[in-house]
Amino acid sequence: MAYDTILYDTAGGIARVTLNRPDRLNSFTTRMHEELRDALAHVSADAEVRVLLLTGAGRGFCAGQDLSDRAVAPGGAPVDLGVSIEINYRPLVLALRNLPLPVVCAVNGVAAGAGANIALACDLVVAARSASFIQAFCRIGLIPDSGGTFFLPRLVGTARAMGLALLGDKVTAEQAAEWGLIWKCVDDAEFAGAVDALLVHLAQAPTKGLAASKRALYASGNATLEGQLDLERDLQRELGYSADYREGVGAFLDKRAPKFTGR
Ligand code: T3D
Repeated sequence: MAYDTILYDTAGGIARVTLNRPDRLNSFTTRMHEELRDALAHVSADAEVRVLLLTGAGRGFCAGQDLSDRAVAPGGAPVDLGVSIEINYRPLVLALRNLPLPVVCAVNGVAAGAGANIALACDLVVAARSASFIQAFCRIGLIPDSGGTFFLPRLVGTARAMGLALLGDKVTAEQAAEWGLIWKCVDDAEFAGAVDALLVHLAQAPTKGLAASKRALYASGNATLEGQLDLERDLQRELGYSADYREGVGAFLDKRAPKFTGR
């Protein structure tokens, strides 16, 4: 599939997806969702890929749904947004969460509406200091979708989640990092370098172990302690059979740097 609204490339174990409609702050269209689905299927099928980057082109990360992509107007016919969620946003969130490798979101600028929550669906969110997060939904009579009502209270607690959802205030990258909404805020001048260093590190890490950590942490949300201990036992058993575990222990004992293959 040829891509018009995203950029996709892979090199050195790193897959990079860049939302690429900068004049519309990379807001989502139906076409962009189709292309994202296709790109994520490639990531999933490519055994060489060990980390995925999601970022935006230009001054914004993503302004959520492109509000001009469908006919909505005062007095006009109502639209079924459930279809859009079912076909586009729900599968995108689940695809990012379920990928068996780390997904890094580099938030280069404003992340609003579904753009903010797609970022939060990623495993490690790094934002440039000039970036911001806006739960813009309340400004147009909607709820935080794309997992927003799930992620926000879990990340920042109900009080802050409620403030963000009901007021739609802009949260700076610095504030987002302080609140634990994201992993890190990095000065703009150092942003690209910091993201690249993180990607290179993750592309050389024991991928299976990272994927299992991701799976276990996400599973813990609704788990009992007993259930979680069972899951940890099962995953650790699987990882004990991996080549990367043997390499990690061997490298430690030999006092050398490990060379992980992701297997
Ligand atoms: O509908 C469904 O399928 C259900 C799912 C919904 C999910 C959602 O995401 S709903 C929420 C949709 N998003 C928004 O409501 C955010 C709208 N955008 C903004 O509030 C502002 O653009 C920002 C706060 C994000 C950034 O403000 P600012 O001042 O930095 O930029 P700007 O001037 O507003 O935007 C630059 C251009 O991008 C501008 O176009 P122009 O005037 O230069 O021709 C603007 O219209 C366009 N743009 C920005 N966001 C969107 C957009 N065009 C279409 N849709 C957008 N979401």
